[in-house]
Amino acid sequence: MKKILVANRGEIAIRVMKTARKMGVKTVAVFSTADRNSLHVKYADEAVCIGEPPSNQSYLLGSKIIEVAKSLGVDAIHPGYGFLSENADFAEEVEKNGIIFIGPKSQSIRVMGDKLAAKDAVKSYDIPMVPGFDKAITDVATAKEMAAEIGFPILIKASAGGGGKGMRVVEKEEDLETEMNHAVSEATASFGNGSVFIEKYISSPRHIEIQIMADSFGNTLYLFERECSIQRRHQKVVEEAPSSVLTPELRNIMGEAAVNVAKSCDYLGAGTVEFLTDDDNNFYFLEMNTRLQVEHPVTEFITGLDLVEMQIKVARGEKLDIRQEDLKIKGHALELRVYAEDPLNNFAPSVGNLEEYKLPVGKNIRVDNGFEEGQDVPIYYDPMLSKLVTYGETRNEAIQLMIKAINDYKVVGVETTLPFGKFVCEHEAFVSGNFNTHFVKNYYSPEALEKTAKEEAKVASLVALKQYLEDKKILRVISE
Ligand code: MV4
Repeated sequence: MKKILVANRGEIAIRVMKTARKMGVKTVAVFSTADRNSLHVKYADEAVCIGEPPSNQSYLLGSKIIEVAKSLGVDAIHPGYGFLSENADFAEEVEKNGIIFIGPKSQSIRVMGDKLAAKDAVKSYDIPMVPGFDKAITDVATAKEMAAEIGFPILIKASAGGGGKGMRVVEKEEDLETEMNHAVSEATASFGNGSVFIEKYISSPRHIEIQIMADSFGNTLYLFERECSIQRRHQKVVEEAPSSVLTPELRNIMGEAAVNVAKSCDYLGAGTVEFLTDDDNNFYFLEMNTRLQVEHPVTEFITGLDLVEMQIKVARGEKLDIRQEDLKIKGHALELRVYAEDPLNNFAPSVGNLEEYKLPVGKNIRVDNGFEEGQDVPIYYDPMLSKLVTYGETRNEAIQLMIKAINDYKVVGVETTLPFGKFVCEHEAFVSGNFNTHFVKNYYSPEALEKTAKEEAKVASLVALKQYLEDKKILRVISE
């Protein structure tokens, strides 16, 4: 494998190219006209413009990207996350053109992309699943029968959905008809498939996911968990590894369950198995994400592994060179997604020019970044600027370093989620580890953010005053 095309943009394109370069593999970037001056274009050995700014005229043009790959003698395509990364048809077309898709086989993507097919695939492996009916329905009468059997509250999910899209909680029987109709029409509009299924609603879960890695010789490893409960509207904001609630026993059981999920679809490469956990330490399989995830750096910190390097190696047919027994968690890592969004204005995208953009540096601080000072943040794509990742021997060390690193960022020109990240890191519920997927809804408001900011300003001015008075005392002593 001499040359890799990265079918993505921003921080993840650069992240992948860094490892390719480290391994002596040449890199090709693709870009839209909105990204012609972007870092990922500058970073690559070669770069090709593939179209206009809207994703469906550039980064989603699978055939065009394959054409570029063929014309430049590319051996493999890395899709990053988002865009074409979980598009089974794209993976298949790449395979058919004799190019290596750095990811699972198209069939694994297809199975896991359909939530009911995924449940069906894992059935013979004794994986715990949320009580419910694994059957596609569209009619209200059947929904009523099922809900009566499961008991309210229930959750309606789109079979073709995922990542929380098209989900509806129903608290009581009277609301079922309306919610069913909504869910079906929403699923039809979003996925062209109105099929939904019904599960018991787990009301205050944690979202814990297991990273797995598989080679083509039947070896599958679990690289432990990431806790991703701090999210708003299914957008993760803070992630960490390991989780502060898993016991070593539960970690092994969930790890082995995740490996079995991977085996059930003949998985290859990096993947993530999502689970919900409840207060009684029950865990339930939700879905499998068949890509490298945004939050993979926290796993890299605690395992010392380079996940992209492993992806590339297994994609070119190498055996995994470590065994499960060799893997150990060391320390604790946190990730904050730094978005160009305004936490004081309902997280509205805050695009504009990065008039000032300075990143924190230091030991145990990693910033996976896609932007530079002076650049415009385009309106066309996900507004994530960078990922701030910190590491410590303990969770508390990682949290303190996160707060320090947030303070060391200098961003002028757009609003960011940095103050929100600080709010989370200073919140008692986060610090104690006692939180669930409702953290943001339960504790966050613009007022709460402004309050902590004001208190901090007050403390800062008191510290300054104290120093001033002490300095004066010294001066007085000297002058006396
Ligand atoms: C659930 C659930 C509770 N009960 N399923 C969210 C993303 C997708 N992977 C599945 N998700 C969930 N599925 C059952 N049966 C809770 C979530 C969930 C969630 C739901 C509402 C609001 C925020 C959430 C955050 C994480 C997970």
